[in-house]
Amino acid sequence: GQIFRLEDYKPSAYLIPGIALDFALDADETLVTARLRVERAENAPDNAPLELDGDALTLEALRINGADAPVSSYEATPDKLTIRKLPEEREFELTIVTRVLPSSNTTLMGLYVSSGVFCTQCEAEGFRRITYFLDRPDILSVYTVRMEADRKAAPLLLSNGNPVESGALENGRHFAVWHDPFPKPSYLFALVAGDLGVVTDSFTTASGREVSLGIYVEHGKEERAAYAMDALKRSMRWDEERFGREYDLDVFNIVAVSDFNMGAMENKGLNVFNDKYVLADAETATDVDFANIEAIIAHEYFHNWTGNRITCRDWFQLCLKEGLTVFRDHEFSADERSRAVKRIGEVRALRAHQFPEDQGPLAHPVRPRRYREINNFYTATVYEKGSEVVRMLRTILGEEAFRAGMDLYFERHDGQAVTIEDFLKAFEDASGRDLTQFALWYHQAGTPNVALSSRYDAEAKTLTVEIEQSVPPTPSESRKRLMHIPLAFGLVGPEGEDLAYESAEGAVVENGVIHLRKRRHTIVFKGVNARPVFSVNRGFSAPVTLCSEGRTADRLFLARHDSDPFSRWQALTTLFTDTLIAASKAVRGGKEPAFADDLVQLGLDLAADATLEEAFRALVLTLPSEADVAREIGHDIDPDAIHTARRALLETIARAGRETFGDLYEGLHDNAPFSPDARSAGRRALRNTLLEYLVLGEGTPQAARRQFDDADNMTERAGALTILAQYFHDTEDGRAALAAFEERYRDTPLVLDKWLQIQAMIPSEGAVSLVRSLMEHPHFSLANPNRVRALIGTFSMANQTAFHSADGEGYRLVADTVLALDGQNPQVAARLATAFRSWRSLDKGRREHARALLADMAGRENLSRDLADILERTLA
Ligand code: B3K
Ligand code: ZN
Repeated sequence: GQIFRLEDYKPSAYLIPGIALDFALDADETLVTARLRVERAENAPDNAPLELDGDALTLEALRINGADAPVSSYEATPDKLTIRKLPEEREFELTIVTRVLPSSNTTLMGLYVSSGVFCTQCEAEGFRRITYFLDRPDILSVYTVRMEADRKAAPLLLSNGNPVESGALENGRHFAVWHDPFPKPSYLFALVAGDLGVVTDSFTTASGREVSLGIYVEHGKEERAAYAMDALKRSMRWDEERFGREYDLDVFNIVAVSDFNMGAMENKGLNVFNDKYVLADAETATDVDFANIEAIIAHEYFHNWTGNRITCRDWFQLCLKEGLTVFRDHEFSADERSRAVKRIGEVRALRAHQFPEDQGPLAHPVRPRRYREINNFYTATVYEKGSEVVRMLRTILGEEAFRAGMDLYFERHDGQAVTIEDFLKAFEDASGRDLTQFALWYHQAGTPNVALSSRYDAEAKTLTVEIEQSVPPTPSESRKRLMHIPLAFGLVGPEGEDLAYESAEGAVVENGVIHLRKRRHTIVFKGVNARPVFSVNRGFSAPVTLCSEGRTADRLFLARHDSDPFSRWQALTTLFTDTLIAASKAVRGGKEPAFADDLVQLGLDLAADATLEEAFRALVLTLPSEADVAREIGHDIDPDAIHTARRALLETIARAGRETFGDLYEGLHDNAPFSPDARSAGRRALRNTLLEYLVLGEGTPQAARRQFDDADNMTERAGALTILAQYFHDTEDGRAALAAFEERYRDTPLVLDKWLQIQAMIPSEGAVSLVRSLMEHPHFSLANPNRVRALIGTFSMANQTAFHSADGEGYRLVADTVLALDGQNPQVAARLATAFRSWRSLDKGRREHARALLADMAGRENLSRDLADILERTLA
């Protein structure tokens, strides 16, 4: 396949300042008439051919300036339209008629039908499945869209921008016209046509402009859209207050569809959402669902400025909009909820998803330099690490200069398609700083490691800290340059207070941040009056791995006393991880794992500490996952040993905390009506966490069964069911609860996904055959990405012992599914295949099974470009 390279970027020889699209909507066969105003670019040669992108298209007609184009003047294939004879004038009009097949479109890219509703997904390269076009993000056009459809089947006709006109036609058909005055790239085009219910509201912007808001969902589900609407209005206000960004059209619409490849899409004025990220109420959604909805509604809305008004020059710049917008949605959630808890969640997710990517065969820079299939680069690195890079920028510049840089970026580039260099230049110009070394965060793949040691000299009152950075090699980047790593820190005194120091020498230290720029720094803090514990990378100021001398006493101390809550959690997590690594080793050596009393006691004390937020206390009791421990071990991994070790620690804590946990659990019960707010969610999170320990401590399912039966919300019901399924799936209680849940939610697909998910995580011998049998359940379908992710995605990510089962059957299950899916939905198939990315770090037997299956898949004929790319890089 063709490889696209950043250095090959060339501006287009033609521009398309305006396009009028006309859709004669019909599920089986839709005719699309596109009228393009084409302009030859300033420096383009007169005779440059016009090459338009297509994908699976049939050309019905081609007219140039209104006249049929002679057959000899062009060449049309399903994926390309090349026009060689063009008018002499710089400007001309092209009319292209294509035929597309919405109801047989299983890729969910371009125009397709989801539960009877026409909808589109164009990012990254789906517009070329609708009409031939310069389908690249630096071609900005003003769109006018006319749709006609059967009035009964599709009373609702939506597109980008503002509504202009609508009316009745013959034969029970009708039409609507929409116009979007903001020039936009084709990936932001969208239309929706169907029969849907709606929730409406309105928002008055800071400058007093009135915006009509609409959230469209399946009939009967309107009430479940209330929370999304509330989140939308809060997002709109927040962007005004925090970034000075106002909304710019008369309407803003969101449509929820049930078949969607990812979370949601930021089409201008018409966001299309996976209904999982719109629909929520106490009966059907967990607190995690509510939080995700809030974050994703915000994320897509924030794209209106970071992505839509200012977009990417090319797809290598994807992080320009994604990393920045993730940073913005993280800040929004931090402001709306608990900042500390939010940050811990972000770091856990980064480590779970981005670190393995960065440390394996699929590693790539935040701004990649090459790709074969751009859809494979919507990754944790581009999104999550991309956000961390923006966060570091703010840490380095400070809040004020950061905001000045953002303001300058908006002012300078509004209406343009730009690059990471343009973005960084705005911050350099606004702050007067040189960001050359910092820019390596965008260009260089791999997770940097920071090694650290410190010693206190009581007589001289100095703390000497030695820091060294290194970046491990990644595919096609064997030699790395030194990075600019901002490390927030504190010198924690005996009472937990941050100690003052008179001076610091050996590196730039400002406002509680060490700026690491060389390989090695020896920093001497002078005038330190007591022996401090050095607390470093507070708030996870840099996305690095840290290797510091393992003083357990210091970690126990920081977990109790650090003024930064993130660092407290980190200290505890490091202790848990280290003890689980040691215990796994013991198990593998045929020994009993043992755990230190003071660590267990620390966990109990923090969990019971009423001065801490409940959500934080829930995180304290959430042990590192099996995958977390595996990642830290890094090679020759035996998931069974890790599972046994972790289970032993859970039981040790459960026994030690039996009474405390019982009292805490009862005390958290509250009779108030359900509210999804962060505080209430935190209480429920803690209750669910405690419940698992209670059940383990008692060795009976009673407490979980009681919570399952009494629950008046999904968080408690699903929490109890998860525990019953994990530990009692082969008992009457486990079976009865699973059956009751299935019965209750028979007609609520999004909730039945949870039922699939919970069963996919059961770490039993029979896990593989259970999942295979669930694939036969009437609710399951390979055609729906939510179903596939709930069952197979969860199995591959959250059931370590079964996915990595020693006989290779877990790998085979996932490989079979990937192959079965590839023919209909390559994007989802390729995503699922990334489950194999860490195969080289497993033990020898598992490695062999994985390699054989990967090689077998890679050798198949007719693989999609998406899947072939992932398999090839994973095996390289
Ligand atoms: N921009 C979309 C993602 C599109 C993915 C295309 N494969 C959603 C988002 O990040 O906001
Ligand atoms: Zn995004």
